[in-house]
Amino acid sequence: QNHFDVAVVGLGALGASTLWQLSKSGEKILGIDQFSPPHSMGSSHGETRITRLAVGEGLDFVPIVTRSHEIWKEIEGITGNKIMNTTGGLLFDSGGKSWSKHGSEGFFQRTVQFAQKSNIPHEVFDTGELKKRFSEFNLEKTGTVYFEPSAGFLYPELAISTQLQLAEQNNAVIKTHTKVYGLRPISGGGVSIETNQGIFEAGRVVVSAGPWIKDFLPDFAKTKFKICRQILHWIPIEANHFQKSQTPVFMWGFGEGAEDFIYGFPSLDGKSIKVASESFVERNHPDTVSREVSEQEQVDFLKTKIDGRLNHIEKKVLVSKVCLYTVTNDSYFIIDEMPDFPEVLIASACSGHGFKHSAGLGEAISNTMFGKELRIDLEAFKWKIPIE
Ligand code: PYC
Repeated sequence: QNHFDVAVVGLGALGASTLWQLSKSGEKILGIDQFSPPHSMGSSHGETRITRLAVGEGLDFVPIVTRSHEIWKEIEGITGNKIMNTTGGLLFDSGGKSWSKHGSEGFFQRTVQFAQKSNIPHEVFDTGELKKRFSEFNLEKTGTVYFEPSAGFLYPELAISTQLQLAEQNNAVIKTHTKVYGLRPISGGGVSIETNQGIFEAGRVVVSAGPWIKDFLPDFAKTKFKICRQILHWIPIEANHFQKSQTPVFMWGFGEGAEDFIYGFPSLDGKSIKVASESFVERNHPDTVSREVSEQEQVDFLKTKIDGRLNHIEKKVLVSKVCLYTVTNDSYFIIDEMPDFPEVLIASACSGHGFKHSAGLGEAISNTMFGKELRIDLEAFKWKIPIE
């Protein structure tokens, strides 16, 4: 009863999609989470996540997000739950030195290049054209705009709960409020999973534990990952602006630093929008990161990131939430065997841009578990040995 073919530890974006894909096999599948997903302790909450096809983080990601869009639509077809909203996506480059995302320069130029290379419909235009079409944004005269009509946003909590329900319908077992203390090889094969709810056994284990990933790694591999605290803000808007039917999701690089960046969404409630920046300051363990946001942090955000950039807003913050990134140096993911423990697959470090890829990655991880042919290539996400 406590023995499974495959177990998934951590049921956020990647864990939930992997669990559903695994459950289609008819094998005995177990999903474990220390909270009750979808929850707000990890990296997969906060109402919305951007999705875009020309992924400036690397050409390796384009087939993954493309496949993910197909799967989101498949899930919508099966369940009637609307997970993806195609609003279009705007990417602004303020001009001057080319801006970086995740610390890697030339993000805007790469996005345009990848769109051209992959035949992704897009437009590039100037600030004058932006003003005519989207009056919400106050881009500098020196700025350039990339517009991708097929971009938009996902509802992360709904995507997770829907995939978990689909997995349960396929007889996957889900254990919530179950903290994994450790994974040990069983002599003769398989993995013993020690938890606060007892011991489970599985032939193989996928660890998609997000910011808790380091708890499962040997010391020499821990340094590959940085845990970073992020703050999401909701700010009030004027009536009839930033509406879903008219305003795309947006990303804006305005300087050379990785944190000279904002991104945001059209309004879900007609009264406010979610806007955020990114932080790459390393934090300690996710259990000790503050989940409170101070008034000073809100004031600083408005002053240093928002002031002068957005029109038709009120300059105050209604509410803020904390979420966590697990980041690698090059913002690539790690999807590979645990060093010296091949029954365990590490699936982590979404580096702040993973949700949009999670559906395609879950399918690929599931196929890996069953030795099936992959539709997308995971080679780029292997550990670089020696592990840097
Ligand atoms: O993946 O598009 C993205 C994104 C924008 C800001 C954080 N992640």
